Amino acid sequence: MVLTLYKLDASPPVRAVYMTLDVLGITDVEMVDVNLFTKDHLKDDYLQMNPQHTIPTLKDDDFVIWDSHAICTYLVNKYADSDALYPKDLKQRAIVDQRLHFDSGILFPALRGNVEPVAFRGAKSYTPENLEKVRSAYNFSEKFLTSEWLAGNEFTLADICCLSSISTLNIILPIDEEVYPNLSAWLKRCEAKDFYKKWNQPGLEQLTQLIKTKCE
Ligand SMILES: N[C@@H](CCC(=O)N[C@@H](CS)C(=O)NCC(=O)O)C(=O)O
Repeated sequence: MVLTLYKLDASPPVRAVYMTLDVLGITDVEMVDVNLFTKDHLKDDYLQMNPQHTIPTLKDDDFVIWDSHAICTYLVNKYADSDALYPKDLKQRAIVDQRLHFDSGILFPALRGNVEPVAFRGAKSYTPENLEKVRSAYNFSEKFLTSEWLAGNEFTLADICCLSSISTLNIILPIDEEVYPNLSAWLKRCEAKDFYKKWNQPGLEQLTQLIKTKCE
């Protein structure tokens, strides 16, 4: 196996792939930094590989795939010893898929809508409209969490992919445990995991610092 991951530690979807690799016990990965600030992702070589110019992008020998959700499900389908993270049972998988699409369609856009103006376009604060999208995303997440984990009683890719976004939204709008008790307890459960400390925390801290500097 020759895996190459095009990445930037601060990127939430990249961190979802890091955590998936760690939970799967895959360590043999060549890591290539793609600096969005110096526009590495818009250079010809990168565009030829991924015309959508996003990170993360994964190369597995000569196969290239991007979008963290597609990457994580591919990794589990190809390399996992069991289907626990991405169950083969149709209905269980459908629930995990729904959460993954929720991340793509609701959580990550809420995040990007707040972070991008500050990180790349000189904004010094978040707008009330954009913060409202975060509250709405928290409201949905709170309602999904009727069990220990986001897709039921088992820890799955739904938790990993939503975790990278929600832990980052939490620095934009701290999750109030009185308003969102399920969400706040879930986040604490995730934060206690080794894979979180090793693979989500450092990039999250980098992004927190970047946002703090940009907002000064
Ligand atoms: N849905 C995608 C989102 C990827 C994404 O938008 N990544 C950002 C960095 S966090 C990026 O590559 N931005 C540069 C660009 O879109 O040109 C995923 O889950 O991988």
